[in-house]
Amino acid sequence: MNNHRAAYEILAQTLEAQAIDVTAVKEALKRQHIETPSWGYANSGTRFKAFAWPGAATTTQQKLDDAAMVHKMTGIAPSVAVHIPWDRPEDDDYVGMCQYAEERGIRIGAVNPNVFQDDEYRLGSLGNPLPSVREQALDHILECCEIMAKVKSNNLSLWFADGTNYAGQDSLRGRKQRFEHGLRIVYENLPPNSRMLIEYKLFEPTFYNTDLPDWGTSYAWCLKLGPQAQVLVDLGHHAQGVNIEQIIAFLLDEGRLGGFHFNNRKYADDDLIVGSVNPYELFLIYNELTGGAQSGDEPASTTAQNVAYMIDQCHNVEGKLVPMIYSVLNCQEAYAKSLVVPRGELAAAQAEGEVLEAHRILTEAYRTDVRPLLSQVREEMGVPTDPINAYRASSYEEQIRAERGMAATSGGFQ
Ligand code: RM4
Ligand code: MN
Ligand code: MN
Repeated sequence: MNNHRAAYEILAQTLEAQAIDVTAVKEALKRQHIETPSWGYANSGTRFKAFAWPGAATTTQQKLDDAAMVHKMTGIAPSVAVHIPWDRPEDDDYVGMCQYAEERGIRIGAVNPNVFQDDEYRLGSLGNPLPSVREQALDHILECCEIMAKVKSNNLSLWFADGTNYAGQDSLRGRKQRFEHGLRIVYENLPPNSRMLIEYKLFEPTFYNTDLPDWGTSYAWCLKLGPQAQVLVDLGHHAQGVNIEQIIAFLLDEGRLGGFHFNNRKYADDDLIVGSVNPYELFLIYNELTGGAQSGDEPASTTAQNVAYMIDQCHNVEGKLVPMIYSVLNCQEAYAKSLVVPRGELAAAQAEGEVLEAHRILTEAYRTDVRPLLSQVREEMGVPTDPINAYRASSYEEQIRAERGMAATSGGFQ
């Protein structure tokens, strides 16, 4: 207990000497919110195999229990995204589901329609050549708009698996036009004061074309639809080497960055623990978000403050809650490092064209060991200073193993 204090005092002095307001940094960290995904608590995996994890959640109530536990350990994960129909309550009582979450100290966040799992969606959803399937997809998304009111959510998060596998399989322009028609109807049916977040993905599950392949396409749709439509960036949905922080900067400056799906990847949509492969990239992304929020420029500043920060992960071999806690903490650490960037000094070096001095200032912040600061923040928030160890020391994992047992999994080739 309190063994971070001496290191914290030294760090605070060092930061204050660089004119960084440590109290303001701590306040910002206390206000941070990272939404966890209900599906990250269930068994999931690759197309080859989904390995079962003892105690993995199978019901929505269990997923909400797990999300509440992650919030209890970290203090900064107060909401959980739901995926419909994966999280459809057996009795269809969405109001009850919302109350269940609230009783556990969390709330329901983004509502994610699922228009990729039913057999009918073999050739896509809103882009499907068959009008009846397009209508089915649209009905489901509109039902999700109604669910949003019941669970008090104001984010409709849209991801489409649509695309084709073979050149010539369908008309690319035709698919675009069908999408435009469907998205417009969704937009018109959004609940008041809500927004739709349009996620893009380079490829998978289709491999010749994806109907919403990149941020530019999402952005173009958002511009056509209106101000309630914003882009959602998932860190695993780009080509290798793409500069994601530049996408963030552009979308913030245009007021069209709406949501984030944090995860990490080495190759494609790997959905690994946030920051586990490339923590420097995560820092650079947070640096744009924090820089935008602190800039006072509009719409960048307000947009950055309204981004829905969410995790979108899929755990196959690493357990469920521990990797989720790690992801939340890694977002917290990257955010903290972005908060200790001396922005005035950096701007001055940039204005002078001091290439390596500007780079040095930024990377010094990245190299700062902010862990004592985070322990201090957690202590002040009344959450465990070491959430991972606190989780392991709790009996939660043993308890859910005993109560829930091992669920059968799906996945694989038969
Ligand atoms: C997709 C995408 C979506 C998520 C599904 C489960 O790759 O990232 O956001 O809802 O996976
Ligand atoms: Mn995603
Ligand atoms: Mn994904």
